Amino acid sequence: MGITSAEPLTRAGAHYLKWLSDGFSGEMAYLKRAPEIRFDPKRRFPEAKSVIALALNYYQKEPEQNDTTSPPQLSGKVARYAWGEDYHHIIEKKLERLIETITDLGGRCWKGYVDHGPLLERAFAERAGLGFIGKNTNLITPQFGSWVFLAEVITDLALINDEPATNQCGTCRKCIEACPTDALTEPYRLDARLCISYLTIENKGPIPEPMVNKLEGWLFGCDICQEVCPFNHQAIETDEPGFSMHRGVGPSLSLDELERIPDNASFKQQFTQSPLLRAKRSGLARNATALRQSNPSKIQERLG
Ligand code: B12
Ligand code: SF4
Ligand code: SF4
Repeated sequence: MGITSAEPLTRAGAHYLKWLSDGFSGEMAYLKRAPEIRFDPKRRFPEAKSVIALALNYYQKEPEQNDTTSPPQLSGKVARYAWGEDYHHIIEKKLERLIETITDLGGRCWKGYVDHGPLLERAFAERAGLGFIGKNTNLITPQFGSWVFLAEVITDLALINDEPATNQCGTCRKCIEACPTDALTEPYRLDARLCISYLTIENKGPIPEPMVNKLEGWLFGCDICQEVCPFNHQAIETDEPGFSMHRGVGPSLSLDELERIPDNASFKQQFTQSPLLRAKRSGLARNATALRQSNPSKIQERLG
């Protein structure tokens, strides 16, 4: 947890407006609606004084691959944040408890935010000292690397602010070099239209032809720029049971099984607790088709 004031973020705000005007947000229209409130929460809540920024570790190791008896199946990779139950539900419950406690202490809180709220979560977290924003644009904490979800509570309590975190990337460029689609067009700037995470989750249209061979086996989301980051190599396992891969889809999904789901109602029933619900059945089917079309040598590698 870290605390910062509810005053506007000037530098991150300017960067955000430029990012939008450069078209980097693609079809995510919601990001363009009243953009100023994302870096200036007092426009919405004039009495706000402090932003309580929170991070929750979701890291868990890849399972051991010791099952050699089952026949090889073509599967797609799932980003780590989506292996278990949907984090929105889990964190919203925790936020409610925190808000109750603050209210009992005499503070007023507005709704807690996790992901969906109109707030530049990473930039507020950085100013609240939770961690620094890396060249891959992720918020990197000292304890858990970037394998954390972010959330915030905005309150009218004038709390003591933490010191902002300072950047520690130095000369490293591993994330920029590893990104298969060159979505990190320069340090700290991501063109979402090129990002596998956007293409496989948020994007409503087809996956553009030149991107199909660059998916690197990802069916939902992408973790490459986090996996290569040196700050992520000593990550600690999460102690939140809901994030466990045993409570959700885990690290990969069989394309055959996915394509066998007969209709939207069955899909919804199967994925109701999972972040994969967001891509809908049609989005995951599109991704599965793209993976089948992608570079055959890569498919062979994964089957091997
Ligand atoms: C839209 C969105 C996306 C888009 C765009 C991502 C992006 N980098 O902009 C897409 C769909 C691609 C995406 C992907 C992912 N996302 Co997302 N996403 C969001 C969302 C809803 C808004 C982010 C946003 O406003 N982006 C616009 C850019 C411009 O802003 P920003 O990156 O947040 O912050 C910038 C400014 O602060 C600025 N800045 C500040 N100071 C300075 C200084 C300088 C010099 C410069 C140049 C810039 C600068 O730099 C930041 C980086 O560009 C947030 C939730 C939220 N409400 O904030 C989650 C969120 C950022 N996503 C999250 C996650 C987990 C992911 C994925 C890891 C999921 C996955 N595995 O597939 C990937 C990571 C890809 C990546 N490298 O960023 C987490 C990030 C946690 C963390 N540790 O950082 C968030 C915070 C959700 C949450 N509540 O936990 N996401
Ligand atoms: S999530 Fe994947 S595609 Fe997006 S910037 Fe990171 S490495 Fe590139
Ligand atoms: S890989 Fe290197 S440059 Fe990229 S975020 Fe991590 S430390 Fe920074």
